[in-house]
Amino acid sequence: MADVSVLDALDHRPASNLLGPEARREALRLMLRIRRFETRAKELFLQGVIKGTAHSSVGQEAIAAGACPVLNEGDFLLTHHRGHGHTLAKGADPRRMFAELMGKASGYCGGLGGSMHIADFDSGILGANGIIGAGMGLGCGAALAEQLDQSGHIGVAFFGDGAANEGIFHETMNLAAIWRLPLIFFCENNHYGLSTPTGMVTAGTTIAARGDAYGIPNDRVDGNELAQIRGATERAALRARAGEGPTLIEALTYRWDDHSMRANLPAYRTSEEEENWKSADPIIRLEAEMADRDGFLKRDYDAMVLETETEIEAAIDWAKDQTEPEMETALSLVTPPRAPSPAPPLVDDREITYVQAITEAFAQEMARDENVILIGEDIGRIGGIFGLTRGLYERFGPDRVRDTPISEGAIASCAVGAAMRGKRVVVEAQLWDFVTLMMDAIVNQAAKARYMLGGKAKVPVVFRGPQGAGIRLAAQHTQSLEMFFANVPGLEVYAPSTAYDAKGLMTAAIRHDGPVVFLEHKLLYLGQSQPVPETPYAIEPGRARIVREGNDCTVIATLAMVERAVQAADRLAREGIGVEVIDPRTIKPLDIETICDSVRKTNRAVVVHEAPLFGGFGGEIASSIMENAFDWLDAPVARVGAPESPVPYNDRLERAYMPDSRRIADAVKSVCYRT
Ligand SMILES: Cc1ncc(C[n+]2csc(CCOP(=O)(O)OP(=O)(O)O)c2C)c(N)n1
Ligand SMILES: [Mg+2]
Repeated sequence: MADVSVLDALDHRPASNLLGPEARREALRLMLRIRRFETRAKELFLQGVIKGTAHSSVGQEAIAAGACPVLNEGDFLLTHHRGHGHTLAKGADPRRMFAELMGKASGYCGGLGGSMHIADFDSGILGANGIIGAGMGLGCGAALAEQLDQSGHIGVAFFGDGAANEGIFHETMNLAAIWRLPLIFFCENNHYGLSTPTGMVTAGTTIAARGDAYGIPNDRVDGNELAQIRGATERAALRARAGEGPTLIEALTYRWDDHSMRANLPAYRTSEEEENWKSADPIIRLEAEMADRDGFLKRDYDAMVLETETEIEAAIDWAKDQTEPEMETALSLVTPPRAPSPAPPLVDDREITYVQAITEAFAQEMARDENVILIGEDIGRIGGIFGLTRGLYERFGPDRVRDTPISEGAIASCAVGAAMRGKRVVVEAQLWDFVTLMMDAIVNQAAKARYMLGGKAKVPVVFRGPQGAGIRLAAQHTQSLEMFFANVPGLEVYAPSTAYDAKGLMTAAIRHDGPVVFLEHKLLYLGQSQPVPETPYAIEPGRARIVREGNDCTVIATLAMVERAVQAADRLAREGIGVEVIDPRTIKPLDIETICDSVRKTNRAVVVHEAPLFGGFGGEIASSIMENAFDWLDAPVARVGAPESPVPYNDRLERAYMPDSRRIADAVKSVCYRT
């Protein structure tokens, strides 16, 4: 049977008849407000009152005024760097927007985000974005959350013509189509991406037509014509609310100002082109239509302009009076507070593997909280290629244990968007190396959302997967990338080496309100069963474990290196050298106290990790020991890691590449001045 669309039930009135006189008045008022906001923002930028940069949407006001009023209070929108119009149209207060542009504490992001990050979660504004195309990924996630909750809410993700050439556009169009997400992809085609003409860099007939490739209904409208925009958005919203999935709208428009307020670029547009577009001014057009159809008089228009100007001036005055944020408050927003968890239980007789321990944490947390969902490639029906999610699809169903297309960028951004709308999401990177395709979502979005959006965003996402070498998968399936993430404020990095820790830390990661990078290891997947209590428990991050006590040297090791450090310690014990092995368990937060307490006792330290030495975890630990326990050291801190080389495939070379107990023992002997 052919699909019947909700749109088939509509009588196809011309778009311009959908708006009545009152709606036109409201839209005109909104467009004037946006134009005045942008015009004054530019003046304030030139005066140095607004710093950094901001992007004017003058010329494009009809899109915000046409599309946003279609959204209900509970609906959401995501916008981009040129987003002032969208946020104003969704109900943002111009006072708090100006305050944000001026970097003030009462701005929407507490002065920590600026123009490109205006967000107001209470009004469904999930944020403007400084990364081209990012809103589409986050939008998919927010839409997924609404779909799972059966809330009936829908959303719009605005983006530019330039963003239509980002990979995330294609990945998310596919994702939204297959999952029938209640999302409107809204492309504001203003004919340029910064200085580059759209036609020069965009293949195919139109951006709208790209929807056809994904089976997404699409519309191409005059972006300076309010009624066309309203009509297209209403049709898209009807489809989304009826569960028919996404629509792609392309609206043709033009920005009057330069790319950004900061831009001072050589000319790339002709004045003739600029003048042509100015003659299609959406405000003048609407005013003319209202004069014609509604008897709207010049004096009504002038009165409305005056009202808008008064409102915007009052907003600017208010914003100027606000105070600036304090560093202490700002720092408190980087990571969310952690709910205290009871001390974890002692081990008993029950034994399960490292893999089973993680699966058990998933199952227990999913049973405890229906907002916990798992997404990733092949995690559902087959339970993941390493079996970490085995049995969960059968128990919790395909909605919560979600197989995805091979689209790491979209999966990871979708997770962040869903987390912003109330889900707790665990994302599997099938092999940890593939996380490089998730970097925008993790580093630019998840890590920064809470701080950059002024402390409002909760982003409970666990990005997890197996890193490390040892099973001959060659250089693109074996890297140890912990320091990529440890250097990003806003992320926590967990790295359990035992089944007990894996379960407790995964539980803690899922319960955490911020993003966690959860590193597993392929060799640990192959390990024997170990004692793990059946009862649910969380381990507090930032508490190192003393794996083995000793008095002569401290060895700090993570993941698969812990067992090798213990083997080295056993070997050295026979030679009369007592090694204390410490597993930090979480790289960030790091329990430097336990490490330094141990060094104060042993006076020597060796750090072992699988990643290459340069820029590695060892350097961080070594300098922390120097800063905190220099006076106790009897020898320089030594490091054991991989050589400056990709991981080799060849069996013998891979073994030689990875630190082993012999190399660890040699390093300990050298700091003990024993040969
Ligand atoms: C991923 C990414 N690449 C490049 C940039 C720099 N940049 C900011 S805006 C912009 C042009 C975007 O063009 P478009 O999507 O058409 O939006 P418009 O500025 O025309 O509204 C570029 C290249 C960025 N912010 N993010
Ligand atoms: Mg553009």
